[in-house]
Amino acid sequence: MSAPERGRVALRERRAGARQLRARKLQIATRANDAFLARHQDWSDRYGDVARTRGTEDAAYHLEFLAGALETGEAAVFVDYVAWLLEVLGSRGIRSESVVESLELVGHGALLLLDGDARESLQEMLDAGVARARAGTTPAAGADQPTDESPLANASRAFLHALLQGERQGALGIAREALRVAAHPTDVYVELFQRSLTEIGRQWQLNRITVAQEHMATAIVQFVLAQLYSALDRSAPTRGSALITGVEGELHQVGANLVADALELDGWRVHFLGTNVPHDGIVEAAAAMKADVVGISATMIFNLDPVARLVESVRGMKGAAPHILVGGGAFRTAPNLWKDVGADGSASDVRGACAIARAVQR
Ligand code: B12
Repeated sequence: MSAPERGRVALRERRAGARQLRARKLQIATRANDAFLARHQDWSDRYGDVARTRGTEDAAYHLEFLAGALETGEAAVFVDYVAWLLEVLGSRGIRSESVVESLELVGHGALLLLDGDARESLQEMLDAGVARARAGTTPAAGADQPTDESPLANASRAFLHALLQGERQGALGIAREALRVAAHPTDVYVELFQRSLTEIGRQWQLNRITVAQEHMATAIVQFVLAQLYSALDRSAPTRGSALITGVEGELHQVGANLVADALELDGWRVHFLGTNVPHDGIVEAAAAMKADVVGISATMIFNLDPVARLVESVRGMKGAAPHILVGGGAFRTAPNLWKDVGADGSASDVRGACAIARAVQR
């Protein structure tokens, strides 16, 4: 068997293993959480019913991420999740010892389901994840703020402040001014929008802001983005047609929206479908617009399976062979993942997205 063939077989096995985990997710999660609560009566005393519902939800989450990591074949993906989990739970008063225990209980149930290579791979991921949990939380790093050399550094800080204060008009004014001085609009997309939302996410993770503040910040960014869109100079499309979408189950939309707007500015005729779109509809839309490029966005690692399925459906389109690009947070930890899902390329931000779209079209 050639190396690419071996790669495809391994991916098929990993995906089958991940599907098995997902199919039994609730059962394993409920058992693991019941076993945890049986050992720790104080949790039920302290949290009442919430200990059961939230605990089961969290255990189900471990499984979603384990399944996602299994699909990627990268233990680092699960280790990343555990590091994130330690911060989310640690900042809400839950100790790393409890995380270790909960991962072990979930892992035990998951391992019983698999055999062969998939089981071995899962064991490796669990060991790496549990070792990370035993190491505990590391002190939170400082905010990912721009260095003073960046021309948009001050605007970026002011924009984040406006988002946190809920100042819609203020944020719009800052973005308009940044657009005026920026070398290119994509600089505003990355330095203001992407950077500030990443920081907002981090602050939620560390329990420094509420879910409501996070939603408000996202709503403001979407409002500002729409306002800038109508103010941008767009010439007639010269490069071809691109369809940008998120997959079924994926709720993060801003990244895909930025990519859609940036491609349009770069001379593409773009249809932006939003996210959580039924895949049949995406394929129909791609055929109707005769898409040269289909760009698929996914943030959550547990949405890799829908990405791989969508890529297969697009590849199966009759009489058309659009180039397929993928991107979003799900592809960040494992750099070769885009190849595993069958795409033609990937990029980590809008600047890269424009470059790769031009390159595949050539
Ligand atoms: C806003 C937000 C939400 C909103 C989204 C609303 C909306 N309309 O988009 C809501 C509230 C729905 C949400 C839900 C959830 N979220 Co959320 N969310 C965020 C947040 C704060 C910002 C996302 C964002 O817009 N980022 C900015 C954009 C510009 O960046 P980007 O998506 O990476 O896009 C760039 C590139 O990736 C690339 N790109 C993107 N797509 C594509 C496509 C192609 C083809 C190419 C080439 C390139 C490309 O270019 C883009 C622009 O430069 C992030 C924080 C973060 N770090 O991003 C958390 C974050 C992603 N969310 C997180 C979580 C946990 C969740 C939930 C599970 C929460 C929950 N318990 O329900 C759910 C999951 C929902 C789901 N099934 O998808 C975690 C994920 C952690 C992890 N370990 O995976 C994060 C990182 C927050 C955190 N720090 O803890 N979320």
